Amino acid sequence: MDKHELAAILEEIGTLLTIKGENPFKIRAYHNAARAIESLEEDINKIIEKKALGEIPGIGERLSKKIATIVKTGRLPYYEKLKKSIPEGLLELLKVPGLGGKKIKILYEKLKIKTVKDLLEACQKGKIASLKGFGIKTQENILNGITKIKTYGQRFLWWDAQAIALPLLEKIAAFKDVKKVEMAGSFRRKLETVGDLDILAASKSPLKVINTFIKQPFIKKVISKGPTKASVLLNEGIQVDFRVVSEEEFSFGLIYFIGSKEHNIVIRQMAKKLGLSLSEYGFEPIDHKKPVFPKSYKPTEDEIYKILGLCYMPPEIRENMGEIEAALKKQLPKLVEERDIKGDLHCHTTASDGHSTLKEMVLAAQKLGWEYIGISDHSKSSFQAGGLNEEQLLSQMETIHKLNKSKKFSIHIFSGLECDILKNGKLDFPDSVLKKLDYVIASVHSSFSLDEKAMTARLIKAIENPYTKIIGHVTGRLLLLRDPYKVDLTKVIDACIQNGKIMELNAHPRRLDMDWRYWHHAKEKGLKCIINTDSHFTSDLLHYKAGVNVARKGWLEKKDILNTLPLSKMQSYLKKMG
Ligand code: DGT
Ligand code: CA
Ligand code: CA
Ligand code: ZN
Repeated sequence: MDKHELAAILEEIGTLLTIKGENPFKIRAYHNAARAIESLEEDINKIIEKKALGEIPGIGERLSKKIATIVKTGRLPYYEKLKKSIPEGLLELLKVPGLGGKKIKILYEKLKIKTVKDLLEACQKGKIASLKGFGIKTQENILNGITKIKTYGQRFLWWDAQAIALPLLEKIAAFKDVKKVEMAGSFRRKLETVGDLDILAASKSPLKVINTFIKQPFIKKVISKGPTKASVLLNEGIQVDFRVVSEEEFSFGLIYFIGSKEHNIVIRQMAKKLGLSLSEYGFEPIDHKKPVFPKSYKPTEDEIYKILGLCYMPPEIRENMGEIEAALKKQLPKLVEERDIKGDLHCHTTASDGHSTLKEMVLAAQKLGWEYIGISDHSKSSFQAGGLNEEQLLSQMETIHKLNKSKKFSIHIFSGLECDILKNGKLDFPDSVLKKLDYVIASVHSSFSLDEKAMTARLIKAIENPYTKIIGHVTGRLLLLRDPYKVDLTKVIDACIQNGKIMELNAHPRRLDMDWRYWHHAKEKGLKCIINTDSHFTSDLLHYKAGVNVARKGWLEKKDILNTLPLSKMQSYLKKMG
């Protein structure tokens, strides 16, 4: 046994004692001993032979005996007994990054949380956030931690992958022999979750680039390696498929590796009809006669698509969901862009479960260059999220009116509400209250397990309420964590269109709800979209970018999205809705 293994056992004993609520001095002794062992320079076996364990500062007589037993036999009955005395699920909780003995003890005692499953449910119900000393940020960290243990080796949220991918791309771009490098795969297509990161580089010396790449400290393990490609596991647990091609091949490589596979299959067939075989390396004549293009031919992606009779399609829509037909007819949409967004109508504040104050939120929105922000805290039935009662809501409205009048901020503040849709489809406040607000977002936050018919009827009833203007996160899904509840989306979409209501595209990277796959068809039927961040922190406002990503995947244009309207038009739109 080496010193690291030994230190880990001592550390764990300390944590287990914490969970059990043992004497803090005893606990500290184990943690200190672990640290002392880690910093030893002499071999631990030699120290034990010399019976010199007791000379190490922080290691007393009793601990010395235990350490000697572990090192000599590889076991410690005391440690094994201790582990047995704690429910197995609690030990599992230790694997959640950010959860230590102290927190686990509180969770067990206050919320009876014994397993990762219990923990997940408590997070989803907002119970962790309301525990003293925890709060919403801790709850969010715990949720992220749970997905990390659950999805290790599986899929990642696009947003999380971005934080890893972009610095990585910069590092590769700085390699000596790299001429160009770009992200490809589902990451480049801005899919809501990604299985791995596909990266394509151009170089005159691919092997040199591969050899530099696999030696980087950000790599945990090399899975496979060849002269032009390598697959590796990053320290963060995500896989990278890295390819290096020549500059002449680069655009062909991009088209292939950006994909999707379904898109690629169709364009290959189109090439075939022209007598060409299209691959990641270039065009080849199928009949093996003379090459169609000279060897030095270096077309752009755009030119390759032109040869096929198509035009450039943004990566986000390359899913073989109508883009090829539209490109043939030169009827591609002009997709919405980040800079088109003029404000946000779904923001929480410290009045309910947000972590930034109203003024902080407004200031942050102003800094983004927006023209307006809408405050939409929770309503009273969402008690776990600190929902507002009538009095609190009216007082917030008053504050907002005063702030607008004072001209303290250059942006306008709308006074709204994220109102619970009760189990029977009614809203959480009477009309007399709702009518005073600039707008109401109606959302489901409870009774997720209704059957499809009941849930659909519940949502439609809320849509028909004259004071509902927006439907919030329509399926309630939490990507990689919670499936959408059962609902007939087609009926809900139709009800929104008939009643002139707006469908939210919730931009939280874990929601991205309504799913992009529904938008193209729905907008053609006349559904209006609003990209809302559902912010609980000022920094969450940046999630609007994730919303724009999937809006683009859903073929949405500026004109389909309400919060691309400048302030005066937004005001009149909301007024006109009644
Ligand atoms: P992911 O990783 O599951 O989120 O999704 P992708 O689309 O990134 O899939 P991945 O990593 O397996 O492959 C990267 C790209 O390579 C994909 O976007 C298109 C291309 N590709 C992969 N497999 C095939 C295939 O069988 N045929 C063709 N034509 N292209 C493929
Ligand atoms: Ca991929
Ligand atoms: Ca891949
Ligand atoms: Zn909500």
